Amino acid sequence: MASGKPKYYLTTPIYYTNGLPHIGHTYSTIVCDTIRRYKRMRGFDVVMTTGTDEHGVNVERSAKAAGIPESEFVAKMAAQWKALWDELGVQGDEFIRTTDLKHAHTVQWLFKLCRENGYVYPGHYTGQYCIYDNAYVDVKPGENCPDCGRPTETVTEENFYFKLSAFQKPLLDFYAKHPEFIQPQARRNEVLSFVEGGLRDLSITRTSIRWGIPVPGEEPHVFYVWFDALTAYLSAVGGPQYEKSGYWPADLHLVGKEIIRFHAVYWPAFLMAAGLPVPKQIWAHGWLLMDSAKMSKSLGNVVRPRPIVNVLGMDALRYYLLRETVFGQDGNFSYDALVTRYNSDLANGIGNLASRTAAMIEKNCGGKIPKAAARLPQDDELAKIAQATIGDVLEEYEKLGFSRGLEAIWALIAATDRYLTSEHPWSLGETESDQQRRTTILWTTAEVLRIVTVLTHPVLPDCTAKVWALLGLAGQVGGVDLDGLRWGQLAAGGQLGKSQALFPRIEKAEAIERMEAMEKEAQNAPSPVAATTPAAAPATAGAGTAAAAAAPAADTKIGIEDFARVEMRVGQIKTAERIVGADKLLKLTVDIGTEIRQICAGIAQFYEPEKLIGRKVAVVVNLAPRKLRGVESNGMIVAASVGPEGRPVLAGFPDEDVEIGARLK
Ligand code: ME8
Repeated sequence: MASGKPKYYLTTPIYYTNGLPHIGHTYSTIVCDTIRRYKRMRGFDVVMTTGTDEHGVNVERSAKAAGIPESEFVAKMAAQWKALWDELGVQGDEFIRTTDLKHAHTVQWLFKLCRENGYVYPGHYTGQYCIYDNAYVDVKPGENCPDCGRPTETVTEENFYFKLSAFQKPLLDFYAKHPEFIQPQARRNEVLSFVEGGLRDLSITRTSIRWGIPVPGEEPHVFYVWFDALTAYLSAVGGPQYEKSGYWPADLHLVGKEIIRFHAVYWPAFLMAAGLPVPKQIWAHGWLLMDSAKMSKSLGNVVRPRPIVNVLGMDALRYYLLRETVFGQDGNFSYDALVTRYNSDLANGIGNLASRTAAMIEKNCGGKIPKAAARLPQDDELAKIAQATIGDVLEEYEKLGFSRGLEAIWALIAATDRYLTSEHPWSLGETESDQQRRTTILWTTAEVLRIVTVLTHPVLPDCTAKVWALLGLAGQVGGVDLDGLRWGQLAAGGQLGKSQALFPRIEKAEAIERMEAMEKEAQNAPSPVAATTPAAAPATAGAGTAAAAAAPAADTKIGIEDFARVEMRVGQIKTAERIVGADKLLKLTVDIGTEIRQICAGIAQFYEPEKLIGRKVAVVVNLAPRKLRGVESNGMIVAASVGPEGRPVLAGFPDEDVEIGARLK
């Protein structure tokens, strides 16, 4: 570990392992990696932590569905997350898994400190619990989760409480003393009014869950998700020995806005209760939206990073995410905007500047960086813009204003393009003064390119490493000291390196088609744990894919209690209609006895909607709702899958006119 440098510790959230990363997770992680690279270039000794949140009932259920032990399930998932971050150039220094032993020790130690200090007591709790969000929610029994809209469960259990109510005043005092603690301002206001409204004590253990870190001496209690997950930030940098590492308190926890409360209220309260230092800043960024809704696993409207990386490269995704979204605000994802940015900013912008500069120096100066011999006011003008850009960009980066920082760099690229057009070095002749003028223009352009390369490195690590080598510069671009970056440091005489393709222009429609096809393939692929557990094909389309993902391995027998968890009932189709833009789906309303449900079924190619009205069908009624082609589907119609093409044939009740709502057992 480098000595003498100030330490800087930043974190991404610790992601759940019951799914794989989409570009929402990728966004948080790439922003963090960009800050990490930036801080390092400003002379900090940086540690960045990312990792996986591997406990809880969701994992218990997913592992069971996959027919493998939880430990095997989470190990496979964590490996996938880690591999993806590697592909995206994310250099996480610490990958913490909440199943790591050192993490268990830290959680148990933190609990002990809180308990010894009188902030933990035993009690009972009954409430509506959303297993998808891993949180109790403030709704009545039978009501759905207000956040994700899925059914809640009534849970009563013995657990340990954390006296969060005792921290209302200490937290408010702390926020007042550290106005920079919660960013941005809008989120700070939200947290302040939440805390001002009063804090309820918090249940921090469970007896209903097996898959968790045990509370020593209090088994079967295990720690509940937030006490466990938040502590990972501390486990990653020494846990009980945090003082030795010197990285605690964290400088920055970067999170999505939906988990600000856990970070800005619970986490400092846990630490205060234990007598430990509180992190310096929590930054809550906005959401990536897809068709105006938050991109999320539960809504099924996700875009994965790999197809984008495969078609456009990792730098293109990094650039798009940081440029297109103003940090702190929500941003909309679209393939169209992504490819437009790629072509206009990367291929035509930095890529073109690098290749034309290198080509001109090759042609006119024998591949050696020329001298600036005959300076004119327009050269000084560009130098002034470049020097000012350095200051502007650093100021923006410091505030995490990456989109504005990049905007300033691209304004410099545009100014350089204009400069080249007006100075047109290619049309100068061979007289001595023309040659001097040309070498001055080429040096000036190469110097701009060097500065652009250094400034964009935190965002575009791959491309900038190539341009650095192309300019024949020593060392690594990531090792450049940003505070020492000035106009005029490019030495003449250096030999250019080999030219490498940076961002070849790409035809938009074709690129989008390729990415969408790969995305579709990824969505249809078996679950990542399926190597040992092939999932059965869905009985029908419609909501069937969720059931298929949860299907046990063909050679794994299930107990009757597993079957009993699937609640199937007789339903009667009330209405049926086609869905515009989804030629396989029908939108049905189905009476299941207790309510009328909207269900999408993948039978449109085989059943006429009008002929279905009044028909009695078997319905899986306790399947989590999901959106199919933007339409909510709350249940699944059961059908046999016939023939090699899997033609759906609806299950029916020909012998008797069965009662609507009767359960299938
Ligand atoms: O909440 N746009 O994990 P998680 C932007 N394990 N960012 C998004 C996003 C979107 N559409 N979707 C997800 C958890 N994210 C807990 C955290 S921390 C101690 C425990 C990002 O897998 C964003 O950073 O649900 C969000 O906070 C995080 O992923 C949630 O990841």
